[in-house]
Order: sequence, then C-alpha cells, then structure tokens
Amino acid sequence: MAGKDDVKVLGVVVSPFAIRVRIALNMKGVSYEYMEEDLTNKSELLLSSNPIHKKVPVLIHGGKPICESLVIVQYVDEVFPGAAVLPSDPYDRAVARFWAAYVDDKMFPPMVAFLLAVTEEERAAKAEETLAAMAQLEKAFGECSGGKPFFGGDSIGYVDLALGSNLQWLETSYQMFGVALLDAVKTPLLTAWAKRFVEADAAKGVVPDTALAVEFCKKLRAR
Ligand SMILES: N[C@@H](CCC(=O)N[C@@H](CS)C(=O)NCC(=O)O)C(=O)O
Ligand SMILES: *[C@@H]1O[C@H](CO)[C@@H](O)[C@H](O)[C@H]1NC(C)=O
Repeated sequence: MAGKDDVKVLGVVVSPFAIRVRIALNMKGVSYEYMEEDLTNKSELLLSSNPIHKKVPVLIHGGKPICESLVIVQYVDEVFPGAAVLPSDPYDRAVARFWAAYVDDKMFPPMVAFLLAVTEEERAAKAEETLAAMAQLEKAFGECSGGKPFFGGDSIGYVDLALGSNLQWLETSYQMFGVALLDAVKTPLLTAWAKRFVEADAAKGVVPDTALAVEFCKKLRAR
C-alpha cells in the first residue's frame, strides 16, 4: 500500500503537461517516482487513476490520484512547503491563472496543429496563430515580471511552468520546419526568458532534448 507521503507521476517525457508537474515537484524539493506511459498502450494504473480523460499527467499522492496538470500544480503548491508557485496576492494569483489558461487554450493548440499540419497552407496559418499568441505572452511577460527574470518574479512561478513546459516543441518547430515560433526579433523578452527557464535548477533534466521531441513528432506525423 502507498504510504501517505508516497508521490508518483504518470507522464510522457515530451508532454508539456507532465513536464510542468515534475518541475513544480522539483521546486518544492519533493522526491517522486516517475512512470513513463506509452500512450498507444496505456497502463492499468493510468486508466484507473484518470478514468475520465485517460491522459497524462496524473499525480498519485499517498494513493490518491489528482488529474489535469494545472490543477496538479496548484495542489502541489498548496500541499508541499518550499518555494511558492502561485503569488500570494489574490489579484496576482488571478492574473497568473488567466495567463496559464491562455497558454493552454490559445498557444498550445495552434502549436500542435502546426507541428502536425499536412499542408504548407495549414502550417503557415497555424504558425501565424501561434505567433499571435506568443506576441500576447511577450506583453504579458513585461507586465507580470515587472523587469524581473521570470513571470513569477525572481523565480519560476505558475505562468513560467505553463509556458516553459512547451519550449521543446517551440524548438522542434524550428528544427523540423525552419519556423521560429519563439522569435528573437518578435519576442525578445521571451527568448531571453526561455534560456533562463531551461537553465533553472528545477527544470534541469526535465525539459527534454529537442532531438527527443523531434523524434516523437515524426512518429506522431507518421500516424
Ligand atoms: N488538460 C490536460 C491535457 C493533458 C494531455 O493532453 N495529455 C496528453 C499528452 S500531452 C495525453 O495524455 N493524451 C493521451 C490521449 O489523448 O489519449 C492537462 O493539463 O493535464
Ligand atoms: C502493453 O503494455 C503491457 C504492460 O503494461 C505489456 O505487457 C504489453 O506487451 C504492451 N503491449 C504492446 C502491444 O506494446
């Protein structure tokens, strides 16, 4: 039986949703067992712990499953002591939740559609849509960071986790199709921020090599 402090993460190494959960746990200094899922052959544990969506990530804490990455990150922030992920001020928390939802609703879908596009036309349209979202996020960074290194200020916060967990796919878009969705000219603040994010201690060893994401993308495109 799982002990009350036993922590497991069911994930996929290239999944932004799993990556943000793992970085949040690292920020808190929580040790956890990481279990890689094969999404073409999901484990019984995944199916039983996330029966509604059957998706990664799932955090299993003391035998209890928690699903949906942003919900998990908030849970981790509330349950474990250490570096705060969400700001303490309610208004700032609301703003952080707004931008994290924006990443998942407005940036992630066109970015994935770009990576999986079949026609050049479709790819160009999705690039434009992703870049428009990135331009909004560039502005948001200016406002949220207040000149500090991260959306969360001096250290990684909620919006940093939401967006930073997607960096391997932005890099993949460049390597596979020569399109910079994270553009040094159009989004200079985010370009500099991305470098800081991947070099942060909590992110080390979690944000995967682009080569791995490229390989994964090729497999998905072949399917
Ligand atoms: N909104 C969910 C999204 C999770 C998600 O889309 N996970 C994907 C992997 S990146 C998945 O498990 N897909 C499996 C499937 O759709 O069958 C979250 O934030 O956790
Ligand atoms: C699916 O996963 C199970 C273990 O969870 C394994 O025993 C089985 O061989 C896998 N099947 C395929 C087709 O990969």
